[in-house]
Amino acid sequence: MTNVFNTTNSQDVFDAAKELMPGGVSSPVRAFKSVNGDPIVFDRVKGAYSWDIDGNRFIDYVGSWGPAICGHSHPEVTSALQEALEKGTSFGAPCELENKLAEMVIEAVPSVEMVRFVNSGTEACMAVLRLMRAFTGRDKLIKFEGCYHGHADMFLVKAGSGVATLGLPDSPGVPRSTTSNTLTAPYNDLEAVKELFAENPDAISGVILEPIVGNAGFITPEPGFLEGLRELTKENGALLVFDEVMTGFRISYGGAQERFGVTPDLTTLGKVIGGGLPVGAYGGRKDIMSMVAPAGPVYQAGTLSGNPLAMTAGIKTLEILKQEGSYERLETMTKRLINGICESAKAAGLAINGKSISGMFGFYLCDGPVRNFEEAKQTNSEYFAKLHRSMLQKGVYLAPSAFEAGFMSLAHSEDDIDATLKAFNESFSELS
Ligand code: KE4
Repeated sequence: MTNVFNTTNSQDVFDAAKELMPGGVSSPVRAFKSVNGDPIVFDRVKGAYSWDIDGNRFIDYVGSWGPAICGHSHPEVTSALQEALEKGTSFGAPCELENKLAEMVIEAVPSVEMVRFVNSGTEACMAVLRLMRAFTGRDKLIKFEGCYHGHADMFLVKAGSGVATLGLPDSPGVPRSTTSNTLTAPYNDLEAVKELFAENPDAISGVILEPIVGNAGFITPEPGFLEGLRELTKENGALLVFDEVMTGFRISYGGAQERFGVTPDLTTLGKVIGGGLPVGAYGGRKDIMSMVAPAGPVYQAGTLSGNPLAMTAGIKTLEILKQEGSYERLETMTKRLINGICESAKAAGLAINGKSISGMFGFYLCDGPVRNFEEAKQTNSEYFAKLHRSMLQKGVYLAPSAFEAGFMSLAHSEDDIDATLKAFNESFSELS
């Protein structure tokens, strides 16, 4: 299909970028590698929309990979930032805004009694693993195939997100000695986890997982899976860690742990709690968090951690989310979208199974159910690549990977959903 929208300037800028930065991007999944064609270069974002530097407007379901849950550059967030800016961008010293955001996180997230702010989800996951190991005195960890916990060495084993998107076996440069302590199991497979504990008695510090796997598309926990992990970790003296970098404050105000009623020992957060500025966090039981320096011996630090701008954006974002009706709106709008996509695909004779929970959704172009990463890989990636480009040409910006979740915001309107479903309808019939 010919390119029906002008991408001249995007092409020029991206061609130049490839000479300056590896792959022309600051993060691999943005490079559109698995969906053919080159990425579009953004000029600005507002509400539910993004504009590229050729003036094309897109209804945006990536939302900067999750942070833009209130809509891009929400006026209340930007005006709070403008005010904070007058007082400086970074202090490198305690500031009351950290107390405020910490209180909000502790009040909202069931497992969090104490929290430490960092600058990304990767940092939060790195730090939480060090803490798990220090608290238990054990080195091994269990992660699940297709889950992504940032790019730290010990997590780059059968990881999701960009690793899965690019079909990388894992990453060179990661010493075997580092990943030999990383055990993996298929998601939703309690028996496999039981076996790992039996084969590694008193050696596993904990189990870390995405309580909904957004980095392999959209895989939900089977009934009893999270509860089973909670029991298994307790029985084996290991810790349970929910990586809620993506699901935190998105699946509900208290995250997936509140929605599913399973409380881990530790939680990682990111994305939404920064409201578009770089914030990550890890938190949990006070007896564990009290081991973190300088209260305890577990070292972790960061120049820009807790900076006043990022704290301001996070505080304002959570204040907006806390307002009556936010999560009902996200749930209703996203349900309408995913149901419409599935109906439209089936009408075109396509195999599809799609789901949503609150403002997060995903679909696989194959028959379901998809309970783990192996089953997710049955999706028709070639078709998805054509669909992605077709939707882009129709003004809808989907995550550029068959192995990423989609994100709704409070700014998306009924008209935006109608326009999106119209574009899906046209694309499915054109491509079939
Ligand atoms: P960051 O270091 O990218 O802030 O967070 C890493 C991370 C950790 N845990 C989960 C559950 C995550 O989803 C992420 C990051 N998610 C990807 C999107 N699938 C970030 C996008 C990117 O890599 O560019």
